[in-house]
Amino acid sequence: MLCVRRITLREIRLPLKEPFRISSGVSTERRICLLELESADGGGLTGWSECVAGEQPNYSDETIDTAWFAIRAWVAPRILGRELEAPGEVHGILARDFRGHRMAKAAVEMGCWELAARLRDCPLSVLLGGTRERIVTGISLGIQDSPEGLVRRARVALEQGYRKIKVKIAPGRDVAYVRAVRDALGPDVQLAVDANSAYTLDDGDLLRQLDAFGLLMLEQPLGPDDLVRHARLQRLLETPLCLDESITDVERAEDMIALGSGRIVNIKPGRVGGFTPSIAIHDLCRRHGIPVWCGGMLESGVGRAHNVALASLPNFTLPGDLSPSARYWERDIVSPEWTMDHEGLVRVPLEAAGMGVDVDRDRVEDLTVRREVLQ
Ligand code: OSB
Ligand code: MG
Repeated sequence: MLCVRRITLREIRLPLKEPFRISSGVSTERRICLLELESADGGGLTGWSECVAGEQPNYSDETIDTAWFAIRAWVAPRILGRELEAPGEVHGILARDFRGHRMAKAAVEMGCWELAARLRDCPLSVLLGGTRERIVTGISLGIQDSPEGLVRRARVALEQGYRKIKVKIAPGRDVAYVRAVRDALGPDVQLAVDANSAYTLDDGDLLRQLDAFGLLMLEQPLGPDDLVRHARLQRLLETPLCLDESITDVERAEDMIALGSGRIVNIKPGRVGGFTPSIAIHDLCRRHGIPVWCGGMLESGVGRAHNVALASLPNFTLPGDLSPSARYWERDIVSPEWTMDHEGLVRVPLEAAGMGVDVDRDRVEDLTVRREVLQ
């Protein structure tokens, strides 16, 4: 049994240690929407989650402001006070006659899973069906001003233990940058690139040059809705395509497989509407021999906890974008902070119930610029 009696929305501001640039925009400070969900059973337990929507609609059409509005107006009212058998019901309740707003829905859905795990005194990863105790981790490097600058970052990341180096690319900052990194790191390092939809099919010849670098994958070269065009591009390339923005639900993953639009899926639970659709995509891909990995959205320690729990499922066989707290923040909002060892492994917390880290409430209060209580 699960019943949420109150949801507190908070917006905190967390400055990134350094700006993070992708093809469609740059983040210097994160405006993060945190949710605290309170159980109606009187035990005083609360679950936490994070909405991954950005400040600008450059990655997806949602933003923190649209998500805040959607949670207040349509998502929370469907869940508050409702008696649920299990958190797996939430996704269906939020899907019926309610299009889009997946990041808003995911924030509430994932908070319900976290709360359910605490109520059952069970680690979130176990409740989700996770089987791994450690997650192999890669780093996503933002666009740099020069190939030399990018090579420097990549070398440091390898020394820190990262097991996959993902490089953001954009027109004009692609082949030369990737060549420089491959030449510097040697042929054995797992190297991937992510275009965040910066190209079109007219760039086929250019993208074909990337085949020379033995990349693990080329992530999301074309637009989010371009499943057919991605299939055409995949036929031109040896490098496996991985879809991120395009995979918004399990049906889109089915389409990718049916059309041959890609060979790998990046699962971000916030992008697909929560854990239930994430698990469905994971299971579908597993049946089809498609490897998946867990992407990141520059989350605080709360969203990171949710990603780590999901990445413990068995078909997450490629390194996730799950960098430790210190990569992003002077100080995170959870304790313990997220760390990675020198083999590039992040431990899945299995000792505590729920997401396995504690939210530093005093710090969250200090950082809060907006709050709203829904009940
Ligand atoms: O495409 O994976 C992406 C960050 C913001 C928006 C989109 C993406 C990213 C990242 C960051 O790659 C990965 C991380 O959280 O470290
Ligand atoms: Mg991506």
